Amino acid sequence: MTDTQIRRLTMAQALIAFLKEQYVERDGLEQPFFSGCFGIFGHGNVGGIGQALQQMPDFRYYQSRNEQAQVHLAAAYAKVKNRLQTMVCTSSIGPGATNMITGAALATINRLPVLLLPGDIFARRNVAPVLQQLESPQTQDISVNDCFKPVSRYWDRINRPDQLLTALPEAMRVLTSPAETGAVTLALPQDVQAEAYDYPAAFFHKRVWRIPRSRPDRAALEQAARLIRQSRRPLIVAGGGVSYSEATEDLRHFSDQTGIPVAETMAGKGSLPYDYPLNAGAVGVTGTLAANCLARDADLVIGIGTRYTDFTTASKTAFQNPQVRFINLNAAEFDAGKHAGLALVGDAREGLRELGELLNGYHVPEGYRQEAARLHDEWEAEVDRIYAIRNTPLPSQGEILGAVNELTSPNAIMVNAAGSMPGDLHKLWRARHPKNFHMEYGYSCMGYEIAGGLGVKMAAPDRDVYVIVGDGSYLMLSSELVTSIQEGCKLIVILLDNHGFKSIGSLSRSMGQEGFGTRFIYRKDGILVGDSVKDEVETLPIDYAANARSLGAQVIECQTYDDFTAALEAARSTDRTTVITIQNDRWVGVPGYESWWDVPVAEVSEMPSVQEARGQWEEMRKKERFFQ
Ligand SMILES: Cc1ncc(C[n+]2csc(CCOP(=O)(O)OP(=O)(O)O)c2C)c(N)n1
Ligand SMILES: [Mg+2]
Repeated sequence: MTDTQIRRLTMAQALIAFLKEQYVERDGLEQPFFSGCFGIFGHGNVGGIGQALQQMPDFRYYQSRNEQAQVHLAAAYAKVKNRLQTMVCTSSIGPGATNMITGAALATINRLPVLLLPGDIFARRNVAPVLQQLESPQTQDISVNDCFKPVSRYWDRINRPDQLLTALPEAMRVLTSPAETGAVTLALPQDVQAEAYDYPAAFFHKRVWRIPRSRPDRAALEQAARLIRQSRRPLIVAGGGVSYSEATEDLRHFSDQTGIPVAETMAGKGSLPYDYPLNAGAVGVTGTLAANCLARDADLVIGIGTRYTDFTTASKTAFQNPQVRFINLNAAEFDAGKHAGLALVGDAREGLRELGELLNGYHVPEGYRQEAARLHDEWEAEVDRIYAIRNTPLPSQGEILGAVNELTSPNAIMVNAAGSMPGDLHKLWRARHPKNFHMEYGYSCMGYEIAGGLGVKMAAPDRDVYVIVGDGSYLMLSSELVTSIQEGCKLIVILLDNHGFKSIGSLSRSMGQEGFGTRFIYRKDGILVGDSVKDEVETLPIDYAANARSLGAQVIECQTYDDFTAALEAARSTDRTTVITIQNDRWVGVPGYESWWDVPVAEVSEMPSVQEARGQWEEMRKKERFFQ
């Protein structure tokens, strides 16, 4: 083949032909970067990407029920694959496209690669406005796809077929960059998708993108080692980057060697097994007493692969030692610089190894190591206590989550995203392996659970996948149950029904607002009352079991804790996606442990309870720190 050879393809055909040939390589392991394409067809993609996918069946096409859900699927898939593989998502123009925006934001915030291909309005314009086109009296160069710009790490509109030649390498660069990755959006005008062009054949040759393991600056590493040697109470905060870099073994080795305890963010949970003595567990708003006590007094915080969200920092109140300093090991310079930290810009695994060598002979004071190990053990006793609650008449959430943890395979993956479960699970879930705890908490997006669970199952078909979903999230987006059945990807979905939003109800009560608007009830005297009217309201007659059954799932309905444990057992051997429904108590919650979350309370109010909450909020705000 010579350089002058060409392939005459439509833009859409060229796009799929190119994607098929993109590979990544890390640590000598080479694999195709894209595992296929999810899509819902409409006039904006049927004759373009739809036709191309039909013509190239070796790039597998999957149906989804909702464009937002398909992006969640792709993001979850990429998360399990440590960002070394992902999926493509195609949509029609207009509402199909904008449905993907929430998914794009979720992927970008969680630093997960997804490639989105929304259809777009005609480039040739003469037939405008086309069905579903947003018109602007100010410019013809705008469409709803411009809304993807702030939620994409790379965004482009392919107005001529030859623009693929320069757009696609950029898209790949961003998708495969550990620092830059997130949603990449290529808006595809529907006429251009179907236009043919003489592409150079070389464009479709196999291309391997090496995922770098960049090493932090040597001088910065030496300075970090000096700071660690001087510290008395160092603490590691492990974020999602530890797992993506496959640095969990190295983290354990580093902690063994130095005696430095480890606390885990939402994305970082599972970096170490729960029973590792120096794993203090969850940190921050939803943290354990162990981790939050260590964080409060730490004189040096070593953040690894963390973005330091407000949940991790307890809205900047978690680290109270006046002397505290930060060292941040992160692939992204942006994150490495946070909290005026000493930036170690590089791969977590490489950085840990080099830092470990520089710390040869160093160990934290023995009393500190013992204190951390004791806090760990005390925390485990607290988890035991909560797992053992047998609340009646309705079981408590803590005991239900405990049963899922203890009665399912240690190899399984638990999936969750929003509601009151993330906080409880962050504290209580006993993670046995790095992927055991799959929590989407960058966006905490209601509706991620079932779609994300399916992405997880597709990425890890040999593992049981337990999706824990609240009734609120279930009502928002559960239609991928159908896709799980279509694809033969069995999920075990645990639907916790508490007649509404337990999480926001309790947040609202803590702000003096009595849970207003958070219950699934009929109006009383014209008002959707909150919790001040406890049980004198009529709940909505929603039949979740019938709903799930109607979509093709098997269903097991439970009333009691014993029903539930039996259902977990039975669900292991069902032949398709199984939904277990159980009501749980809205009022019994897992407490917070030395933590706070800044959610502003109204400065003036007619309600004394709000005024009181405002006073408490003002006190807590004084603890928020600014690190320089
Ligand atoms: C898409 C979306 N909308 C709104 C919210 C705000 N929110 C967070 S949790 C929650 C309620 C979740 O209810 P449910 O799934 O029943 O869980 P529960 O709180 O009862 O545990 C809401 C509305 C959100 N996180 N995501
Ligand atoms: Mg609920």
